Amino acid sequence: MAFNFITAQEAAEMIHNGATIGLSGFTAPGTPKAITEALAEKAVREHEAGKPFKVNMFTGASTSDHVDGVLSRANAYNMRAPYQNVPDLRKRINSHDCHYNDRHLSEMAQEMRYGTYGEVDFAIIEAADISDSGEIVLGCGVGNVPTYAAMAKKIFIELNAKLPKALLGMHDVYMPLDPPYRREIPIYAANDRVGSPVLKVDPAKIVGIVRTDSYDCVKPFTAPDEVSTLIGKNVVRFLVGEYKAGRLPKEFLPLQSGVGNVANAVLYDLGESKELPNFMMYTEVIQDAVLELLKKGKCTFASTCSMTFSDETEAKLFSDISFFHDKILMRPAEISNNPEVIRRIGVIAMNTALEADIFGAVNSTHVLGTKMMNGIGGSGDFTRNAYLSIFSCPSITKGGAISNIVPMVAHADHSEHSVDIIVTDQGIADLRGKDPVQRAKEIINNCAHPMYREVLTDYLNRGAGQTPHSLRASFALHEAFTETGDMRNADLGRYF
Ligand code: 0RQ
Repeated sequence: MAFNFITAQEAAEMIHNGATIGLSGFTAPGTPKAITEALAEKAVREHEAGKPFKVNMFTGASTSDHVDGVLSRANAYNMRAPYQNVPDLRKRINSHDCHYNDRHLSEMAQEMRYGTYGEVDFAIIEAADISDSGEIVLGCGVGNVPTYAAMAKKIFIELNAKLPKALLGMHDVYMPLDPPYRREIPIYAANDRVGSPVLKVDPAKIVGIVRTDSYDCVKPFTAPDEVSTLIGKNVVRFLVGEYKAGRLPKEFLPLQSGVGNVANAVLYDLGESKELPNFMMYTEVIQDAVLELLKKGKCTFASTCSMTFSDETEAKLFSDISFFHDKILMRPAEISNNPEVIRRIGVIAMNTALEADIFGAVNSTHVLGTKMMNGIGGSGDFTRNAYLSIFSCPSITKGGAISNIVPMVAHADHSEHSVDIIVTDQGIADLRGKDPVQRAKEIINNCAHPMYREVLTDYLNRGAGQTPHSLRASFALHEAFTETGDMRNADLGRYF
C-alpha cells in the first residue's frame, strides 16, 4: 500500500477540537515529536481566533516538552492521563485548566479498552520503519500503543530517521485478551519473549506519515549529590545483607528501578558491588546507568517499556546496537508493569517517595497533600506486587525545613501493607514482620533526620491505639511548614 507523506501541519489540521488522541511511547522515548508541536500551534491560532480548542491526550507515561510542554503552554488539554512530569503541565493541572487522571500505568490500556474514556479518534505513532502492510518497528518506548492503535479510527505515523531499522527485534508487542477470556501471560523469566517484534496496524487507517529526524531529547543526568550517593549505598547495603542472609535466592531476582537521579545512583552502586551476583531487570524504564551495566555484563538482560537514555547514551546504543540487541526487550506498559508477572518472577521494586510516615505509608504524588507533582506512575504496579518493595527519599528537604519522614502522610499512594523497606541518607528501616509501633521506632531511629527524631518520637508516645495516631496532631509538621515555612517550628503541645 502506498502511504501519504504529509507535513506535521497537515496532520494537525485533521485533528478536531475535542479529539481523543493516543500516543506511542513511554517517557520521552517513543513519543511523537512533530505533530504535537504543530497541534499546539494550531491551538494557539484557534484560541486567538476566539474558538475553543482542546484535546484529550492519552500516553504511556510522561512525555517530553514536544508533547506536554507545548500543548500545556497552549492550554490545549481537556483531559490528560495516565502520568506526566512537565512543570508547565503541572501548573495547568493544579490550576484546574486540565483534567488529569493519575492512573496506575499497567491499567491504562485496559481501562481504555473497557470504555472508560470513550472512543479513540487518532493514534500518533513514532516508528523506526514501516512495511506496506502496516507492520511497524517502534522507537525507543512502547507504552500503550498497541491498544491506542487498535482502537483509533485514524493513525498518523512519525517516521524518525534517527532511529535505526536494527531496532527490529527489540520489541515484544503483546496485548492480552480482556476478561472473561484473559489467560496467563506466559512470562516466567525476565527474558521470556511472548509477543511480536512489530506492531501490526490496519494500513487503511494510516492517513499520513510525517518524516522526523530527532533523538528522544532526554536530558543527561547530573552526577549524584552526597544525599543520593548515601541513599544508593544504603540500598545496596540492604540488598547485600539480604543476599548474604539467604533471604534472596542465590540466582538473585530481577530489579525494577524508578526514574531520577537517586535511581540512577542506586544502579551505579549495584554495578560496583562485588558481593551481588549478575542480575536481570524487569522494569518500566532503563536509564543511562543500565546501558553501562549491560556493557559490563553486571546486568545480563533488561525487560523494560522504554529506554530512557540521554541523547548521548542513545547515540552510543545506536552505534553499538548489535551488542545490545539481544539484551534489551521493550514491552507494552501493561506487560512491563503487569502485577501477575511481577508477583510471579519476584521483582525487587525500588521507587522514590516524596514523604513516608512513621508507620510506613508513602506519598509519591502530592506536595503537602494537595499539589500534584507527577503522578503515581508505575510505582504502585510494582510496590504492591513485588517480592520486596523498597522506597527511598532524603531524610530532609529544603535545608531541613521539610522532614520527609512525617507523623502521617498528607496523601497516601502506598499503604503500609505494601511497603517493606524505607531507605534514606540516614539508614535503612526494615518494616517486615513488625507491628505499627515497632515500625515507627525503626523508621524514626534509622531513617528520620536527627533534628526531627524527638518530635516524631513525642508524637508516637502521645498517640493511642494499635497505630497510635492523634488525628488532631497528625499534620502538625505540615501545618508548621504552611504557616511558618519550616516544619521544625511544629508545636505538638498545641494539639494535646
Ligand atoms: O523540589 O524541584 O523545587 O527542588 O520535590 O524532589 O528529591 O528531586 O526527587 O526528582 O527523585 O522525584 C517522588 C516526585 C521524587 C518522583 C518523586 C520537592 C523537592 C524538589 C523533587 P524542587 P527530588 P525526585 C517510575 C516510577 C512517582 C512516580 C514513580 C515521582 C521536588 O520519584 O514522581 O515512582 N515518583 N514512577 O524539594 C514538599 C516533600 C518533598 C518535596 C521532595 N516531602 N514535601 N516538597 N520535595 N520531597 C517512573 C514512571 O512511572 C515512568
